[in-house]
Amino acid sequence: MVNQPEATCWFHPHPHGKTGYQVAMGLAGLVLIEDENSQSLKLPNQWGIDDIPVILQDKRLNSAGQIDYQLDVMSAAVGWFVNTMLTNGVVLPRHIAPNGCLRFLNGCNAKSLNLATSDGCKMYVIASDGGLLNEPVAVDKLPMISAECFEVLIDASNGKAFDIVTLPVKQMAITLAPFNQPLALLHIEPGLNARATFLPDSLASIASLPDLAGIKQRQLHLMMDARLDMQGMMALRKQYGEQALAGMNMQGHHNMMNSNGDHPMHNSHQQGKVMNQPFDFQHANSINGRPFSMHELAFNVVKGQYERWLISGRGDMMLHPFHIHGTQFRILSENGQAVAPHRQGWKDTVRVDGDISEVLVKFDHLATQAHPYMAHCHLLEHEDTGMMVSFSVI
Ligand SMILES: [Cu+2]
Repeated sequence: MVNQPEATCWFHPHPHGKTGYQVAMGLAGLVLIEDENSQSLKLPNQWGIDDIPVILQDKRLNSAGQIDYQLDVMSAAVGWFVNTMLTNGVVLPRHIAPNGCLRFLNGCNAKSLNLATSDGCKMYVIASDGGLLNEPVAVDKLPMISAECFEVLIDASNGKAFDIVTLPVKQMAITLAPFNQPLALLHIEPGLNARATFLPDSLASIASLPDLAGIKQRQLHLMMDARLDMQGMMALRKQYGEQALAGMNMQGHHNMMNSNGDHPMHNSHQQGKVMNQPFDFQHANSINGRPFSMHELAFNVVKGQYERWLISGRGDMMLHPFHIHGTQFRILSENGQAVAPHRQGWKDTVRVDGDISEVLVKFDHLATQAHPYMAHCHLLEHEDTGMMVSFSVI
């Protein structure tokens, strides 16, 4: 039974250690949930005509035209990054639409996007991961970390064709071509039937945040294995040059790793020695120092009680799109900053990028020890290498 409000959701398999591979090979899709409220709003609802799925994924193809996926030192550190963007499985498709709702999914294994329109016309975000916002929010740019969904209305009533593009982002390895300049993802031709976008004044009524005093806090520190992190960045620089590091300084990175006490390497002799040892990939990255265990829960949560989760990415320079199963949460702060209005609704993924993000969670369904929920970095190569916890709801 589906028990949640209107939302654009996505699904993919979750076999530990193979999630990145299976998503890369194409096992992912959308689930659309409607409710009485969404049906009464007169939003565009003709599937494929003015209600359009836009699944954005990046792929690397080998010389035989097959998807070329590797979980190695480099991808385990910075994620599987590639040079071809597909929109609904096609390079730069063309869509003729009178106007409509675009249901964007960033289905990339690792890559973050920054969507914009080529002609600068505004986008109106109407829903985030977990459903409709209180009201449409106008944006010029729409950053999307991996696993995020946004529903967007675009005013194309002038009838002119335009592209949805992704602008350059500051993320390790994602600064390389073709992502070093605006890249067109979807060409839209409003055509002769262009009409003004209908924007409802209000969409949903999301309750204001409760009083946060006294709410239980839980800390989750997302941690890269120091050796993997450094070796992955060195491999990246060797293969692609300095520009792949997105302006980040490896020496500073190394010092930071040593100074915060999280990472064990303290001298170059030790570093040189361990650098050559093979990795146990499934247990390299961790949360609170513990790589994911199939057999041990990290904690229990009490059903129906609010918790404030402090999710830290301090100690490395990687972007971690953090995802929690079994709930939709509210972002209290993201990477130490207040969040934009279109990120204040129901979310299941939050940006963690070198600092602390706080979310307010509540779980309304039981999860047993045998069938626990998971919370993990949704950069799939971090998840597959251990940056995940399981927990029960009791
Ligand atoms: Cu991560």
